[in-house]
Formats: sequence, C-alpha cells, structure tokens
Amino acid sequence: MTEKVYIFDVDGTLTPARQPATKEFLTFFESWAKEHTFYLCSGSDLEKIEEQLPPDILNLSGGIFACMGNAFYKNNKKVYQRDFRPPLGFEGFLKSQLRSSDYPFKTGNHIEKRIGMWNFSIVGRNATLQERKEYHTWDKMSGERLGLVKKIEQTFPGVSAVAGGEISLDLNNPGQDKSQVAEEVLELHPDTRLAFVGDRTRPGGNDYALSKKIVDNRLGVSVQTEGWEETINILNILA
Ligand code: M1P
Repeated sequence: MTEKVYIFDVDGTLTPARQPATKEFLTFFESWAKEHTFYLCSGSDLEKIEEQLPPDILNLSGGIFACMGNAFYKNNKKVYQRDFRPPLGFEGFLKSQLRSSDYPFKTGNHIEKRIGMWNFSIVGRNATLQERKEYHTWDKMSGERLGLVKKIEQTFPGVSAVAGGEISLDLNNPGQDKSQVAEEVLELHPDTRLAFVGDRTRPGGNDYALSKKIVDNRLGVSVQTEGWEETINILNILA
C-alpha cells in the first residue's frame, strides 16, 4: 500500500487558536504520532509553535514548516528559509490602513515581520484573548479583513494576502504560501499520498492554497476541521 504522509495546520486544527494543545488532544496525539508520518505547517513562526506543542510531538514530526512554509526545520535545525520582498510603499500603505480603520481599539505590534512573510493586524498582536475575541466578532460583521485582502491585491499585485487566523492577515509574495509545502514533502517522500488537515481550507483562508494544490493535482486528500476535537475524529477515520 502507498504510504500516507499527513500534514497538519496548527492553530484551530491541533490546538485552539494561539493557545497550547489541550491535555485531551495530547493524550490522543502522542500515541497517534508514534505510528504515523506527519509534518506541521503553520502561518506562525517556530517560537509560537513551540509554545503550543510539546517537544516530544515536535520531535516525532518529520519536520516543521513555519511562516507559511517559508522556513523549514528538521531535527532542531533550519533546513531553508525564503524571504519576503515587499513592494515599494507597502509598509506605508499598511500603516495608512491602520490609521483609517474604523476599529477604535489598537494594542500595538501591528506589522510582524516573519521569515518570508509579514503578518498584519488592525487590533494588533498584543491583543489579549478577550480583545482578540472582540475584534474577531467585529470583523465578521464589518468584513474588514476581507476588504483589506481585496485592497492589497488590487494595489500590490506582487503580494498575496489571506485572512489566516482570527485577527490578522498573512502577507507574502505569490506562491510563497502553504502550497509550497506539498512539493517539499513529496520531495522527501516520493510516491506517497498526502493527507492534509486544516481549519481554513476555504477560499480566503491560509490553508486554501495547500488544500487546492493537493486536490487539483490529485496528490491526496484535504480535510477541513472545525477544531482539535474534530481532528481526533478525522484521524480515527483516516487511519
Ligand atoms: O495559524 C493560523 C494563524 O494564526 C495567527 O493568526 P491570528 O493571530 O490572526 O489568529 C497568526 O500567527 C497567523 O499568521 C496564522 O496564519
């Protein structure tokens, strides 16, 4: 039988958004991970992934694709990194969007420069869990982030924007998104089928590009999850 290699998004898939994995999930996943080949693929940087998943899980993975696949770590070493080339005037544009936003409450750390991507948040990455929840609710009503995605892509064709998690946008050069992870994993495991699980696999989400690549190119399956509880059910079915 052809080997199956799993790829997991982290926030909203293995853990609650921006929080550590729950005890219940770890109890299940620690034994699952010993019997399967898997990689992690997050919009976050390695530092944040390490806050959310314990070292034994990270060490059992084949590797960690951080920053939308723009940095890859294996055996505690960085294997590669790809850089983001922002167009002229891009940072100024983001700052002007921040000033003109109708959302009144700003917490600081609005443009986080990561390897191969920037993360932009109107409420700011210093938001507490409560502040994050409030912005997320407001954003769902106002459609602010989706409006920003359109504006950015119209003004700067050299930038791709997705409303990744709850409060921010992930920004990168076209193609330097999670879709690049499919090729990287297949290079390490030729002749395998991929099984991707993510919570933002629909258009506009930051798992969409990878999900689409797997489905369009018949590389395996892509499954949408609504959270870590459902991920456990999915893995019990896919096994
Ligand atoms: O992994 C999902 C997303 O998690 C965070 O999003 P937010 O803070 O908006 O909930 C960010 O780290 C983002 O880059 C990432 O894609």
